[in-house]
Amino acid sequence: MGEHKVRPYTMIFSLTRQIKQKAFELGFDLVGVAPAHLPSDDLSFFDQWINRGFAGTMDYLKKGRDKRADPSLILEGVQSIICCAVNYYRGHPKSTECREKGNGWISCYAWGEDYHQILLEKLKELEKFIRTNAPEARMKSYVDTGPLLERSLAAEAGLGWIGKNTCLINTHMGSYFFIGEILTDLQLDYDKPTADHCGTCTRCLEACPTQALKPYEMDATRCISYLTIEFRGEIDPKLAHKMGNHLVGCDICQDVCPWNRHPPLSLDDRFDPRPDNFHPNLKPLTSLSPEDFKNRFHESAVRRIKWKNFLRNLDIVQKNEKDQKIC
Ligand code: B12
Ligand code: SF4
Ligand code: SF4
Repeated sequence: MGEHKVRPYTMIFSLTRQIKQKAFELGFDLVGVAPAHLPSDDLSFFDQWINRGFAGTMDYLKKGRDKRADPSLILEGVQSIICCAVNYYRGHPKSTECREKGNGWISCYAWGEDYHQILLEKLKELEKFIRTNAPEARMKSYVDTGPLLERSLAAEAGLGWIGKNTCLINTHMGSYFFIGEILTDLQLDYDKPTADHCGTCTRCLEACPTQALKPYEMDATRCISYLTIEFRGEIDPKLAHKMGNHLVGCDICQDVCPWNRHPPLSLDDRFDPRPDNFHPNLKPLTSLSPEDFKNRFHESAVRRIKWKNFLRNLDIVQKNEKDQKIC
């Protein structure tokens, strides 16, 4: 294990400030720093969540449990986690406003270019900047797919609070944002978590078509996002009926959230819907070959769901339309 130089606090403070400034220059909308350990309540919540079967078939969550519990198993000597977020809201109508007959819904997070690439590029640039200021620093960046509880860490870094819909919400930016982080063995100045601003509101809980939510807790096996993206196989018809026009993902519990009423616009037009991704017409999709699927969703987060499941979802949406099951 590398030796840690103890830096004077003024140096820690100034380096943290420079990193944050650079992160904003690179186009991150929120930046904060968390200490490299998980709040113990969050860890026991995670264990209970898994034990109650709420993760369904997402075995990768169970497999990575120990690393999620202890980030030093990912990067030895890790001290700080720089949490960054990018707004993807581009001002287009929300799912709750788009119910045109003959059309389906692809969640807005997947409209444009794959966010994993967009955020990772920025994180790598930030790593470069840090290295010029602290050549000895060890770092590791993740966006979404790493064995980290990203929302817990980002909440610790003061980026927002975990809402009753389980999303991370920021008073200024709402919740339409992605999170990425850099783990580092550098000592940095930590931010503080913010207060919960859900209050007595229960809109998301009431709006969820499959009753997947209890306050601050999701049974992912009921969530349309899980069913359409993660779950392989035949979807329980009772839940399929409630999927309405959802082909990929679901935005409902965010669309109804008062903190998303007037979010600021993202400056990154790569999140704009590609032609045909916004509230797409169902008919042309029925003849989509595996090759067409690959081409159409090239470098898009939609590709994760695979052609077979996309067609499964399409079939459900068409049946729902015929049976007038609109959510
Ligand atoms: C698995 C997963 C899913 C699953 C399960 C979601 C869930 N709520 O757990 C499914 C497929 C359903 C899903 C859906 C979506 N996802 Co997702 N998903 C993930 C992933 C890979 C892991 C999340 C996880 O570990 N879940 C397990 C639960 C237990 O953990 P958690 O929700 O993170 O909650 C932790 C804390 O919030 C806290 N906590 C939460 N509630 C409580 C309650 C108590 C009492 C306590 C003490 C603590 C606590 O502790 C928890 C850990 O134990 C993360 C990336 C990552 N590596 O973290 C992205 C991530 C959470 N997803 C993201 C996004 C964008 C989405 C969707 C919007 C996509 C879409 N439109 O369809 C939806 C949103 C649905 C929703 N309401 O959450 C973003 C969230 C951004 C944000 N602003 O919150 C992430 C962070 C990816 C990213 N890098 O940007 N997702
Ligand atoms: S994403 Fe949709 S299905 Fe999942 S909890 Fe939110 S409203 Fe319910
Ligand atoms: S809809 Fe209301 S309860 Fe749900 S997350 Fe937003 S503020 Fe919280």
